[in-house]
Amino acid sequence: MEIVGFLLCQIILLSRKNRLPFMLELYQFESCPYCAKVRAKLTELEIDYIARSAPPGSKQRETLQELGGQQQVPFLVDPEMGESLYESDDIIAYLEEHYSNK
Ligand SMILES: N[C@@H](CCC(=O)N[C@@H](CS)C(=O)NCC(=O)O)C(=O)O
Repeated sequence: MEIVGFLLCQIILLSRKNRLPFMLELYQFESCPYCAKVRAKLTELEIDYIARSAPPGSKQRETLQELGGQQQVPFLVDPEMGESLYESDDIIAYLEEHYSNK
């Protein structure tokens, strides 16, 4: 029984370390220059993230509207911190503040 608990803890710790349940999500699309800035920062900081494809007219735009109240991209969701934000410069500043040494 103890070994089961130990293994469960290891799995939970491992998944947290790899940020599986708490991965950042970026609503974006390929040709958006503001999204490209944010993707570049995520790459620079070596942050894994979920890229939600949200070109104009896509289904993800509806989700974006529901989550943030606007259809603008880029839009970052940080489930771990319970934060979400628009504006590429604000997102970049947020990433630098919270994730630059992770
Ligand atoms: N100031 C914003 C500008 C973002 C912006 O203009 N995004 C465009 C796409 S490149 C957008 O979402 N436009 C509304 C739309 O596509 O419906 C930022 O820096 O993030």
